[in-house]
Amino acid sequence: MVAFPEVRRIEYEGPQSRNPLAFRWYNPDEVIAGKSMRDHLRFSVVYWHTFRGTGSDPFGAPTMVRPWDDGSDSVANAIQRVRVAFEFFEKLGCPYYAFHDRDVAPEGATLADSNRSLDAVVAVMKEEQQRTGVRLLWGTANLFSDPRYMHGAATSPNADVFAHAAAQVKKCMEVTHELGGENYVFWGGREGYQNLLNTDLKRELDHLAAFFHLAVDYAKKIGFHGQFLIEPKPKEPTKHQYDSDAAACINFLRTYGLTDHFRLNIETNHATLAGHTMQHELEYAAIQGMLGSIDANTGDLLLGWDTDQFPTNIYLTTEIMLTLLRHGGLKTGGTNFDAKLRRESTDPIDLFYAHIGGMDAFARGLRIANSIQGDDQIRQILADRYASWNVGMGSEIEARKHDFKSLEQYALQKGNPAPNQSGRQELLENLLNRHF
Ligand code: XLS
Ligand code: NI
Ligand code: NI
Repeated sequence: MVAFPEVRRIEYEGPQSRNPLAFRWYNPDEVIAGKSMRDHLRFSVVYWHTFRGTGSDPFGAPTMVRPWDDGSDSVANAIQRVRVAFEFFEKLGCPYYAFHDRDVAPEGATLADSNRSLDAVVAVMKEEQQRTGVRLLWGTANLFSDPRYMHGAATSPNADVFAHAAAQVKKCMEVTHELGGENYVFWGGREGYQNLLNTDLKRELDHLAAFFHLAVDYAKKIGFHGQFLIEPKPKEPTKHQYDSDAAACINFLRTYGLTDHFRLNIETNHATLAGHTMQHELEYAAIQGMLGSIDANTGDLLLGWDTDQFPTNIYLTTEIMLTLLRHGGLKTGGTNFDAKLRRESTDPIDLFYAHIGGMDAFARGLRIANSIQGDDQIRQILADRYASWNVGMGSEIEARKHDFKSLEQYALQKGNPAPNQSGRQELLENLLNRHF
């Protein structure tokens, strides 16, 4: 079947185009700062929202009834969905996708049943990857939907649940490896707690670390060289998520000797929920060599949960691309649209509008960020601000040539420090706006 007969391959038509099924800014082969836009952005579609999202919410039934979906939990229906998904990726010109094990294939009565169904669907995914050239950005295991994971998976107080989660991740890693996945993601799901009366915090964190070490060992065993990624997120679904933000994740990884094996997958709306900006989270991860990939979406500042909207704010995408350009860009990671249609956007064609808009917003952000990078006025103000560290006392301190005693001597002799200079924030904001 053809699911989107009215759509042909989405092409770049330039900023003047009024065609809603064309790119105005994303021109995959165009080279910017020495790299094609395709390679800078490495766009990816998520299977869970785009092909399993129904528009249902806690107040109402599904609104998106897809003509290709028979509503059953059968393997045949799952396979039909795979065909449709690849038609979508191909027509969109999106090089990557990402999935959870339970999005692509139905969960059976036993783990063995689930694994069999997964194998049957994965065979078709592999065939479709070969046919289209679309690649797998990452796989991940859903360790949060089933009630068995209600107290957590690797951090469950129930040791059998830990074992079950390990078996599920083992299988999902094998499948990700089979499909040539370039990364493997751990989002914490229900790894966290609601209160400390029933929670042994230290023991749960030890278990989480043990789980990750087992995953690292198994990757070696099967020759999976994809990058492991942890996706920070605070306060949803549990009150205290263990992987609450980039700093918490990096601290955890360092404490348990895991920094060589993991990087971070930073998601925009998770950053917002943690009380940070996306750019802060990216910059913080990047300066420690821990930036791996991004889950591209946006939240709503008036709503305190993970609304997973498509990113359209060009200021936001510019800040993201600025940090990526500064730190050498994405390596194995991608710009993964962990975003879903609003409940009221009910037509299959809305999936195209949403992704085209997100891709164009990032492409435009990349163009603007590149222009900002070349702005000598902005660069000069930043450089001048730290000029005192380039000579004399500043350079000696940076070279670790001083102790508190010699610094005291200097301060006593010097008297008041040299006067401070203006931070120029307003001027910098004006200079930035010249690039839009
Ligand atoms: C949930 C997360 C999830 C991960 C994959 O908020 O964003 O979708 O990306 O498990
Ligand atoms: Ni995500
Ligand atoms: Ni999320």
